[in-house]
Amino acid sequence: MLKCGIVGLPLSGKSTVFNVITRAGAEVKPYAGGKTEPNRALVGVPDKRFDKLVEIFAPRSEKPAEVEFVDLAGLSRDASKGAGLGNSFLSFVSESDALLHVVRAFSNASVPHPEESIDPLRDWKIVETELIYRDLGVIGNRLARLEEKAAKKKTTPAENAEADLLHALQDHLMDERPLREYPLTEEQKRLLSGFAFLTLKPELVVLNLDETQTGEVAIAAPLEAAMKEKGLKVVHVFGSIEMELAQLDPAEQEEFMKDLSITEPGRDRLIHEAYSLLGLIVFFTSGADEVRAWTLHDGETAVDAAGTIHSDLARGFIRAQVVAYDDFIANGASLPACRDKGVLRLEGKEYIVRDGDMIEIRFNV
Ligand SMILES: Nc1nc2c(ncn2[C@@H]2O[C@H](COP(=O)(O)OP(=O)(O)OP(=O)(O)O)[C@@H](O)[C@H]2O)c(=O)[nH]1
Ligand SMILES: [Mg+2]
Repeated sequence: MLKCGIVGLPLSGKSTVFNVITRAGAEVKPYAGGKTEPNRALVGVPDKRFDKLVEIFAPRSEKPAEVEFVDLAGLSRDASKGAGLGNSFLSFVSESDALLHVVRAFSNASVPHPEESIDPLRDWKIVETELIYRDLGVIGNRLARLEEKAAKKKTTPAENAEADLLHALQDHLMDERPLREYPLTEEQKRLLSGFAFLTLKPELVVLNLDETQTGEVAIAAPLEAAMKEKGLKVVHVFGSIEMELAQLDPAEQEEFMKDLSITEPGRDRLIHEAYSLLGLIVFFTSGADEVRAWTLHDGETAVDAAGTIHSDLARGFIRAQVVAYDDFIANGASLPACRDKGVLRLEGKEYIVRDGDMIEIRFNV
């Protein structure tokens, strides 16, 4: 299950953004502290193609692709040294596949700012620095263990290579640079995956604006420029207002969005951005029993798709019957018509699945 962790300073609007995405109604309050258990919710990925397939097949059950969002308590300055919830908080973050980093741009006089002024770039850096320190701590522990072994002349060549790499990463982090800016080979990435480094996780910056404040876009300009340089995407949300929006029924939502000139609800936007951030694609299985959307990483194959559905399907894989959703619709939602046109194909194990493929696995176990 894909997991997105929401991080940010205290009172930046993390729970508000969580509610925008999940409609879960988590507690939102103008003072920090208190609750330490994270809020969690599973969210179906909004997808018009999925909705259309459900309409066509009228299946007995339907299951959209899902993402879990986890809303954590605020990350304080010095968390990596144990301040606030400290390291227990940071271990929640390490479970996440991706980070949504909420940065406050709204100025709300009744909500104190932990740093006492609105400065999005400064805030982003405070949190980034904590993530960097956490990764340094993890590296320090591992190096200490490897050095103990080395002193007893018990390290393997692979461990010596690991120590060299960790020393290089340590230098890089000491320059206050995140690991995502270090050029790693695929093999090194595999080697490091067990460490769950926080600064290696894909990150989406969520700038939380208040639509009544006109000066905010200027306040956020330095953050926008810095993120552009780093290649991190910034998504704008009107936290408070979009949280209200998420609670309205669809007709009222349309009206409301028009008034605010929002084209896609914050919820859909954030989920889609998280998806593309992670390089994820969707494929469908469909029939009278069930219509279901499944998630794969871009570049994965037909046999990976089979394994996502069930390990038996991967083991006994023979062929995948594939048609692109767009071709299916263009041919009157008829599989025989798709076959006649040659757009319904049989593919082998190595076939690279494309976003929107409708797949049926032929297998034998
Ligand atoms: N005006 C305005 N207020 C906001 C906005 N987003 C959040 N707030 C207010 O800011 C306060 C904190 O919001 P939360 O979503 O609870 O913030 P948080 O980051 O989850 O806070 P902690 O979990 O305590 O760290 C609440 O009183 C919200 O109503 C916004 O876009 N505009
Ligand atoms: Mg909160």
